[in-house]
Amino acid sequence: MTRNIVFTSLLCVLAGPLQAAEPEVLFATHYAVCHGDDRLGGAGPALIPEALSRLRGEKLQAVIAEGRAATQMPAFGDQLSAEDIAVLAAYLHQPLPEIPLWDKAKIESTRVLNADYTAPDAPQHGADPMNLFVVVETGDHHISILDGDRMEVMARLETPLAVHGGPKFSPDGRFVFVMSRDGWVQKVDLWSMQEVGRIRAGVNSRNIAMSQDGKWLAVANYLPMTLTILATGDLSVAEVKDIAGKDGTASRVSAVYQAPPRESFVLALKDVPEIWEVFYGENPPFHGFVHDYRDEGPLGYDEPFPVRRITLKEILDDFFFSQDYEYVMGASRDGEGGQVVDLVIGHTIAELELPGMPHLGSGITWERGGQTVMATPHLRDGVISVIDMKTWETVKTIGTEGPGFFLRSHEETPYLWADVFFGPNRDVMHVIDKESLEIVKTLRPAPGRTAAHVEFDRYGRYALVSLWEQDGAVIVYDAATLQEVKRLPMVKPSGKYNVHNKITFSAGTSH
Ligand code: DHE
Repeated sequence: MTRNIVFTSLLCVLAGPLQAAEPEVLFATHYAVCHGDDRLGGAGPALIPEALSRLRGEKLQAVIAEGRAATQMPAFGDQLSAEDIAVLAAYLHQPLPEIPLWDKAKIESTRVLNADYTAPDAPQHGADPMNLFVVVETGDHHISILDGDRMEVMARLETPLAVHGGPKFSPDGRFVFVMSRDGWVQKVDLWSMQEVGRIRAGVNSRNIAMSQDGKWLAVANYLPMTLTILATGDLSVAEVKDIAGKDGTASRVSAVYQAPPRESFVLALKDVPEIWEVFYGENPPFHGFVHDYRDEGPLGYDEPFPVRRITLKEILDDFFFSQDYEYVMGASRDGEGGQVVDLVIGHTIAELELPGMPHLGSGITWERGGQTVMATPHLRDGVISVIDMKTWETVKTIGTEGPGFFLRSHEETPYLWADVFFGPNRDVMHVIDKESLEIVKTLRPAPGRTAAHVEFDRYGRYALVSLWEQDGAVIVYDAATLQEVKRLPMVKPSGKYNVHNKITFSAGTSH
């Protein structure tokens, strides 16, 4: 596969200069070989507006002219004029002429199973299978599998391009599934540390969620506007659901979440004020009030994976769930607050006062003074809000050195760790006491370089911090003394995920 990438990128470079500034011709001549005739991706990622939203303005032109460091993407600045580059960039930001058909048959046709994989009967390594970490290295599109006792990398596997969101583990912790923004889902066996296979479940996807019984993996898609449900065993397609509000308005799926005690997936919808709950269990909890919804929607009880719709006052994005999955907190789109929805009764029960664009998806909970509290960073303001999960009131707003992205803790540690992802202080990591809610230490692992995203080992003894740079590292800290123990070189490590913490739904990590 690597040879193919090198070969196709050589073709990209060799494709000759051209005078005509017709965008379709420019694309076909220079880009189609790597990114697909249809712009849906190949050796390179899809080049469609949904995938390029973070390269607005002149950023995309700069990438075309200068290429991307440490990737196969060459620079076209000496082959194309500035005008041609501007025309090409504008073209790539145009929606596709028509939405690609990405139905069950099409998705199945993309499935590739690894011919070299044979399922072993037992782990093929000597490490504790429950204390492994999967580290996503976005810098060169790999995952590293880390022994969480010895803190050593045991294996490194190539992933699809641009993995985003948390990988999801099978309930026994043996298999891990990762997803790329181009909709590829990859399955890896942590016993043999081999890829089992991959399938393209969407054209542009958001995240994935695992069912409680481990049988199903749901994939939230922006393009097309669907939810794909895969059978985890062989990655075959169980269902592709079109998503549309009660009035028929089609909607992107912002994200899909697992709600294990409810045997359902919960969907945040981007374009309509509804929450969807998709059931996979034997006895979906359909009671009187759900019948009303069934009659209104295109989907019903008799469908496989029946759907319940909850109507909202406004569109909610970015969800956080109580540990028992009765309550879901959702952020308003204007970034100035949110609502709490009780999933049992299907209604909003509280408003959240949370200015400064809370990042609820990064929230964590713990017990404090007999109450469960939840903490969330904010993407716009340098604060962390701590919320009482009974009254839904803010207990404290902790000032930080800048807006943060991720929070982490563990049942066995008195601290929570908070990064400062944005602004001049993106190199610091705050350590905050969970009782006093005061910052007890501010670490600066590598001055001037981004420190972000923490995950604990299964015992809460070590906190692993990403040095989020191309020549980055995972830095292992003693969680009690806050001293650095080890630095493992990594290529832009984004998230890292501990098997035990994930499959036991530790309150200190994301689910
Ligand atoms: Fe993420 C998780 C949405 C930008 C890195 N991000 C998630 C999840 C959602 C989400 C819904 C939860 C998925 C899950 O784990 O199941 N992210 C969004 C956005 O809407 C946003 C703001 C814009 C976008 O481009 O989609 C966004 N995210 C980013 C980034 O720019 C980050 C920093 C770099 C990147 O890789 O794209 C980024 N997001 C992450 C990571 C997680 C994540 C590392 C997993 C966190 C975890 O610990 O579970």
